[in-house]
Amino acid sequence: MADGPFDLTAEQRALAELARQVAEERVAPRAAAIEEEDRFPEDLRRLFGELELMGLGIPETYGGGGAGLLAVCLVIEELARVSAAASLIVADHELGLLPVLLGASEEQKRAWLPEIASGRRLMAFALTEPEAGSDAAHLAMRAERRGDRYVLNGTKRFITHGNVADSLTVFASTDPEKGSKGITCFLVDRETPGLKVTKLERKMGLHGSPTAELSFQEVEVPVENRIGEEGQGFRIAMATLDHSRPGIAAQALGIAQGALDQAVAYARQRRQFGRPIGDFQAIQFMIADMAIGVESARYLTYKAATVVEEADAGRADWQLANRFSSMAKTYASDVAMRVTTDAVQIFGGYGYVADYPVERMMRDAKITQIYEGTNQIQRLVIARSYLG
Ligand code: COS
Repeated sequence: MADGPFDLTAEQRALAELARQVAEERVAPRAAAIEEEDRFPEDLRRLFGELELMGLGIPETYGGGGAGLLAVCLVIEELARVSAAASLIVADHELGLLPVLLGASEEQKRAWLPEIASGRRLMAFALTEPEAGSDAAHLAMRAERRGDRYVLNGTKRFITHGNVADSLTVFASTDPEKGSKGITCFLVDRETPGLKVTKLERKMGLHGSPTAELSFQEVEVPVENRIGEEGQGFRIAMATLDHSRPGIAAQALGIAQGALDQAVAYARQRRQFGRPIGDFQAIQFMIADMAIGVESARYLTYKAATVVEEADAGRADWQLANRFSSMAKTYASDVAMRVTTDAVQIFGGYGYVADYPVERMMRDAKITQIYEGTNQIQRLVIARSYLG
């Protein structure tokens, strides 16, 4: 949350304060254990549900908080300041539910969103495949219509919370010849027969946030679970990412802020050559550059979330939302990588060992440059938005 004046409403500020309190009192004491045990913290998922943090971006008519994307970002930022894995419970749920919010019919929204908003139905997003990462339109998963159902066959990879979510928004090709225009989106319950977790990844960071490979073999999905029309899936996926990338920017921002806080505290307390290392200009300049990065990332992230909200309200066009969303995600994640690396440097040898959180933050920061679209893809999206 911005320390100085930033145009936050009273509601947004109250939510950020609540999230900060939860982060400090309930999440921070658990952060090292979540890392160590590398197990999904079910209790935090329940807690976030009880505190109504899981449906903040969903309109009140569907049981959500109706607080908007900036509020969601503020909450993710505060949680990420102490635990990136905990913040991903909110961020990935948001990613998984956005296709419903953006592409489902009124009837489907009324049927599904209240349970999703309460956090009782945890969502995940299944787009990526072994051979379709940056080239997201190149899906090998097939969905074939047979009467009143679709039958899904294929493999999804790197699916955050793919083994713990209750439902997933899944993208599959209903017409391979049409490329991106042959992709369709479905809501699939994880317990559906034929859907199996075939692998859990061993990751560099984000321990406690499981990443699954999922195999779909003859998975039957009722027609009523198709989101949008056949062929609209790619557009729904892209619009989802426009809405979710500010959340990843907020996560990166939170990680960077957390590392800066740690570095400042350490520079004040660690003594060498008879004085605190913060007395030395070598450290002061690093802290100054870290702080400049964090504050710039904050402004761009809040702006991106605001532009997306404006586009949703019809007051800005979606190309602008697309541009700022990618800009914020790229900038904030690059800042997070740099700031966490510098924090480790300031801690010296202590930064490289697991007794202090900065090495975890550095490992966690790395993924924010990769997931929800690599920063290379974001730069492509940004350049296209100017050059066509
Ligand atoms: N919103 C709505 N529609 C969009 C859109 C957006 N943000 N971006 C693209 N589209 C539409 C395009 O308008 C186009 O439709 P028309 O042909 O009718 O104009 C269609 O989608 C295909 O778009 P495009 O030609 O740009 O597709 P590309 O195959 O070139 O891919 C990129 C575009 C690379 C930007 C896309 O594949 C991407 O974002 N890749 C990264 C995927 C990703 O983030 N993966 C992480 C998964 S979640 S961890």
